[in-house]
Amino acid sequence: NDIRGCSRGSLIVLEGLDRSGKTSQCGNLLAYLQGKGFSVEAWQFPDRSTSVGKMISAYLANESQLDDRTIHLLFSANRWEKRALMENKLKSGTTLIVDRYSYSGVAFSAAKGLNIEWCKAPEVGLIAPDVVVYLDVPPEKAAERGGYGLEKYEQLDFQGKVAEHYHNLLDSSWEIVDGSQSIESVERQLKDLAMHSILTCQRGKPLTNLWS
Ligand code: 2DT
Repeated sequence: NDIRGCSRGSLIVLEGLDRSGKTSQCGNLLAYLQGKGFSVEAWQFPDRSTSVGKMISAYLANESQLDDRTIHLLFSANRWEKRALMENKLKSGTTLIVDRYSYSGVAFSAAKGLNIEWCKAPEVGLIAPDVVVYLDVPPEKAAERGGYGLEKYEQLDFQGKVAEHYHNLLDSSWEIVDGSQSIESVERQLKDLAMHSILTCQRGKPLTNLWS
């Protein structure tokens, strides 16, 4: 009875500030789970490959100006356009490791001053993650890590506001990992959390929708 062959995959989301180590940890986790023989893919939002994603990418590169609510809804649309594929993958047994999701959507827009409930509304009905791992790194510490790039939002004062909003979104389903620890230690905790979530899904945990 191969536990890897049956039932659905797990939706594992990593969240955190810029330079929190999310992206490299997603890559490490992908390699680890693939090595164990699981069907697994790494996704990220924004998905810049779609036409909506290209509009988002131009905005982030300061090549276009968009009203705060307009860009918020584009980020959300970028998740909606992937929802059906996401559901198919999960139901066919593939685990998805996702670098940023609706929580980035709310935290970044709320940090600009938009109403939190308004920010959450377009996310309702997207697939709820099985586990959200928050890589917790203080903004000052993240900023020291080789500095920010040139994209919008990559400034210390703004990242501080984003961090506050992430903390307001935290609930009991989140796993907070101290991202200031060694890379190896963070990696070990992520592997344990991912394995636990995958096994829970294999045992029949139902898929649910946001916002729950
Ligand atoms: P990356 O640097 O991870 O590509 O993110 N963002 C992201 C939002 O404002 N709303 C969202 O819904 C998402 C997914 C976070 C690009 C930037 O876009 C922000 C950083």
